[in-house]
Amino acid sequence: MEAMQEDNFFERFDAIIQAPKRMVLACHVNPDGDAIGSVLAMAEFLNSRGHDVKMVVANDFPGFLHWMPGSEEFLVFEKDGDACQTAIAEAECIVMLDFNNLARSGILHNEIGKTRCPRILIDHHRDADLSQFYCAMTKINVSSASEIVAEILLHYGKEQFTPDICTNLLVGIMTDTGSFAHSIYHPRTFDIVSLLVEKSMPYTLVHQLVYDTMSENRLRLLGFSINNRMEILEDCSTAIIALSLSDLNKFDYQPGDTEGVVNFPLSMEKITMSVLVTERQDQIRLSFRSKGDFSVHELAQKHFKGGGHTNAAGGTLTCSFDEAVAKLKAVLPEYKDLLNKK
Ligand SMILES: [Mn+2]
Repeated sequence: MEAMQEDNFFERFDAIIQAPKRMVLACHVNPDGDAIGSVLAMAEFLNSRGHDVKMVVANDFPGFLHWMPGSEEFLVFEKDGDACQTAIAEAECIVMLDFNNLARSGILHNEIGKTRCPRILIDHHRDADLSQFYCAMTKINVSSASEIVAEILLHYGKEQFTPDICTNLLVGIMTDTGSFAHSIYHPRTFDIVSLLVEKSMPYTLVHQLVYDTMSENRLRLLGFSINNRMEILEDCSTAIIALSLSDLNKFDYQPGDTEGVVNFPLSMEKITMSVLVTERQDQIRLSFRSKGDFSVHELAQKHFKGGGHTNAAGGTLTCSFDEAVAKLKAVLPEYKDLLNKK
């Protein structure tokens, strides 16, 4: 199948959505607000056009996203493996949202990999291999996949924006920008947010539902992370928070509990990069955040089999927890000058 450029996206997207189809919408493993929000909004839009839409994800999403309208319809592979497999095998079109590399879909990787139906990509991460897709809308200078979905729906008119679509897209943009603190590349993002807020659930309620839902354990884990586990490497303007499995267990860790922890060290003036290292059952996960021009994407890609965006990226290592922290400290000097640039 011939690859395409974004300029004829709508020609091809229209051709696909013209006649009702069995569609599968997929997002990345460990889904966040943008992954869930962009999928839910696109699903509702496609449903309204008569398609049979199934939403699939490898593992469950954090509790603070479970209130999102329509989220109970997600097929979570961990829980509904058979239903996920059937949906993917029977799909006539697969839409990938908020990720561009099948490996990021976790356990869905194999299932989607077996299919031969056209794939559509809607994403804001770098380095997409467009040759795999029938059509793609990828932009790296936008806040979120949800912002791209909003632009696509706008192409079909403002009347596409139902209250639930608005709420779901608002959550996606709000969470991927840390409440509009970063990843804002143009004023257009606020035009879209303004459109969403017109019909979404009340803005302050959405914010509250997303951000004011911590368990006591989660807030105490945050306090512990900063007080007991944060190390400042002055000569590299870097903060590292390293949490072992036993640390996490002490606070009865639930998926999503470390979400946002990595952002706090950046609120120190002297810090350019913050890294959260967490030990999981089978691997070590690293989460990177930076301020300014320092690209954590490049660092994560070069040394930690990961990537993402200039100011936010992830990576993994399969080694011991101590080795992972040591490896991180060993690569920092390479970036010393860039990290200390003011
Ligand atoms: Mn995103």
